[in-house]
Amino acid sequence: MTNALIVIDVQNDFCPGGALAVAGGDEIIAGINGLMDDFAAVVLTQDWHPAGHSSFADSHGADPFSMIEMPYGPQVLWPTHCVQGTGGAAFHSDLNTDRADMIIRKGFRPQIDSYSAFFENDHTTPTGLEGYLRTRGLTKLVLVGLATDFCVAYSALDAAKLGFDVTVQMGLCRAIDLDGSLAGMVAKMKAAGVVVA
Ligand code: VGL
Ligand code: ZN
Repeated sequence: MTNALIVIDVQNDFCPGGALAVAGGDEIIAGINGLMDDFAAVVLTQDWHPAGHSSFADSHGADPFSMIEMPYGPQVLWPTHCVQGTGGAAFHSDLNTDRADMIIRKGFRPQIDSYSAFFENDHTTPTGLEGYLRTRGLTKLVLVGLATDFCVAYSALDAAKLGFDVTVQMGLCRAIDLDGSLAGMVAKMKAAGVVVA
């Protein structure tokens, strides 16, 4: 068995009632739990920002969902979310975390955001997940979680670029869909050879 289920950011702040709620974010959890036994490995990612993180609109006195230019490129400014140690950063209580072999945290460097589970938003700083998967011989990845058009899509694009066999199970993802970002990212994933199922 060489397949891994990568569960992206199923955290309270991305679920209804959370600081950066994704519509229907909690609807996918039972289905994700149900998939876990089909995989050799289950990896969870956790968005994990220090207070005052540079991706937060409040850190710049700006409006949430406005854009800023960072040294590594354009960055959406988000409502404050997934602050380390808070309830919002915790996994949704319905998610089966017992089955996880690995929990990878991202976005913990104050000056840089990290959508992808593999690289931060400069596209060069690694999270370590690639090494974990390769050293375990896990080559086939199925991605699910939140949000389709940000952390799921950026993770899928990086995984494909790294040579993994990548499927995004769209029925077990939900999107933020900012200015057509969902359609745009689906097109990018398909062009990169990601199976969008
Ligand atoms: C995410 C925006 C900011 C995500 C994380 O999990 O898709 N989106 N931080
Ligand atoms: Zn974040």
